Amino acid sequence: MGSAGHIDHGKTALVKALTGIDADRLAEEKRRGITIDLGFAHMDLPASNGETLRLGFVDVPGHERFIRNMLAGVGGIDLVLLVIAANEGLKPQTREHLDILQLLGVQRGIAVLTKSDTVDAETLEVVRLEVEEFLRGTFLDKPSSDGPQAIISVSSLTGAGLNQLKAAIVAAAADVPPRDSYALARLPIDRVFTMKGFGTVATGTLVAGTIRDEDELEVFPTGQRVRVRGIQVHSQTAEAAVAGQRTALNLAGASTEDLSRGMTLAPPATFEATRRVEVRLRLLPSAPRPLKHRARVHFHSHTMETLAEIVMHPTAHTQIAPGDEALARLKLPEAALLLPGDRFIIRQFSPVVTIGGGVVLDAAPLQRMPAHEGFLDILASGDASAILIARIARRHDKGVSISELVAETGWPRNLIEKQLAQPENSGTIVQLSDIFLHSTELETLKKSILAAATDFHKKHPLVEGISREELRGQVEATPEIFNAVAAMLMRDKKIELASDLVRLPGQGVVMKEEELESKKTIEEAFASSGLQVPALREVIAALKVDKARAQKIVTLLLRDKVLIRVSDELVFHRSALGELRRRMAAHKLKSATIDVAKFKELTGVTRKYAIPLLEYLDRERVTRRVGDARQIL
Ligand SMILES: Nc1nc2c(ncn2[C@@H]2O[C@H](COP(=O)(O)OP(=O)(O)OP(=O)(O)O)[C@@H](O)[C@H]2O)c(=O)[nH]1
Ligand SMILES: [Mg+2]
Repeated sequence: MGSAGHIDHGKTALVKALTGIDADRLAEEKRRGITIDLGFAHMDLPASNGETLRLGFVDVPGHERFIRNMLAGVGGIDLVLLVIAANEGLKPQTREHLDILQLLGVQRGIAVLTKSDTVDAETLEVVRLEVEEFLRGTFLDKPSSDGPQAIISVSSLTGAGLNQLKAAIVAAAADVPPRDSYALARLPIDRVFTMKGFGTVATGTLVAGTIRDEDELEVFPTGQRVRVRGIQVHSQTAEAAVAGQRTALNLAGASTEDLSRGMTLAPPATFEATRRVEVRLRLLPSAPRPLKHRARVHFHSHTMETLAEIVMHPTAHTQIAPGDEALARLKLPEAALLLPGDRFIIRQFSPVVTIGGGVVLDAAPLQRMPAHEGFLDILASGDASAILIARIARRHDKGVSISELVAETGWPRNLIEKQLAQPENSGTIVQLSDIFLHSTELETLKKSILAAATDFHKKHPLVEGISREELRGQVEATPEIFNAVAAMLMRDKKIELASDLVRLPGQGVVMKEEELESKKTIEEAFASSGLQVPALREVIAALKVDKARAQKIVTLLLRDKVLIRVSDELVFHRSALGELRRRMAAHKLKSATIDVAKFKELTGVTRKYAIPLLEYLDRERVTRRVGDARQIL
């Protein structure tokens, strides 16, 4: 629960009357009699089902100068007590706090008229009517006849009305849906201090997930790793804290200087802090002026505060008028951990007043420009599987891994897998190893691969096929996706894979009669000459086919390793080189080394051939050069 309302209207006194705890903990607060920073308290109430209801309170300051502290406190609350002093009625921060609560999407609460002992019954009734009018249409609007009375008058001094208020709290709390404790944990830090004998303690309202003793956590945005070595929930030692609870963590691996309000604790190596978010933004009707493209505002989310620059979507709006809503992108000067669904408040740069707020739709935008509205509309729809499909589709043929989807959504792996099972069965999306791909992208990719292979065959009729890597480069696919799609095409007999070459079935090398004859001529010329090879130029010149075709035939022979290039000018048949290796092996039985003279004698070649051949053997690790001689390996 949180308190809210104008300064001096009795929030802290009410929290104390309910819980017995004075939430004003700072000396300055006690001296000045006002709340400056957040205060915390808790109480147990018997719930209607016989269980004990444990309520954590965040008591906020009402002073307009401390709204930023108020904002840091109300980000995690499920229920609010909107406090209005009966002797003063509505005041500026009554309105501003209610605006903030509505923008943050707080759904439940109770309006409380405090200081009922200071006014007569008639005045109390007048104020009640005024408040009723004020709350019309808000989440605090009085429910229908059989519901609990929404506006409760109390006196923290005399205790009048407190039991009625407690009953209303129990009823309202029963209505609060549990937060998802299976989601990934996030604890926005609202306080950091040291405790004697413990060390560093960070507190906050756990907005999602579960944190257990001994968990490792990452600090955002600094990236520091810390370990939980003790948990307290509502001031009692606990094994774990679950979503919604006021949580204090004793942390190893960080000092109080490393941590501060506004940072977030989350599971390690899971999320990324961002400086760009796509949002839906609403401007309050009371905002003094329209919000323009590139306007700078103060940005508050959870316990964090920073500046933000508004980037309007070029197709939609040039500005947002008071009372209007629009999609926009926010640019933050520093990275923050934000996720879809996070609510935020914006305040005018100067003078600082609350002017609006909204909800984060995407905290991992891909493009420099804001995303198209269709995509953001899907994100705003709340339909988990539609959101996942849209997030997969926007990655086009690169696809997206499940860990990236976790980081983008904040949803745990198993939930994502569950949501994607149906679209996978129906063929809307496909999973290729760890990557999800939209089926239209898969079809496009298949088509591009086939087109590239067809094109290659057309351009290189004498070549067996295109190399895998070259083909992959042409269609610009990642190795993971390319391999998976190539395997699919192979299964469907759309392509064939020969060693490292991809070809279309029935394609490959189609040679004309005279080309085949030429190929044979070349091969024989080299095969019969052993190491005394002719010059390639001369062999080609003697052929029937033209030079370009002859060159292609040679390339083919080289590719198939029938011919082997030993140096720029020298090409040998593979049988000749095989024979050479055998001779070297035989020579090794007599001597472990061989010099150029001995090599010439052994092979009968001239020096012009001997040197390139020996260098070839070095490269092939048949020999190793040692001074002027060679060691036979
Ligand atoms: N007579 C009377 N006085 C009250 C009551 N509730 C609060 N007060 C007094 O009103 C003054 C302000 O009360 P707080 O509880 O500090 O007010 P607050 O809303 O917490 O103020 P900020 O936190 O500074 O915004 C104190 O002097 C209280 O004693 C009440 O029910 N009856
Ligand atoms: Mg107070």
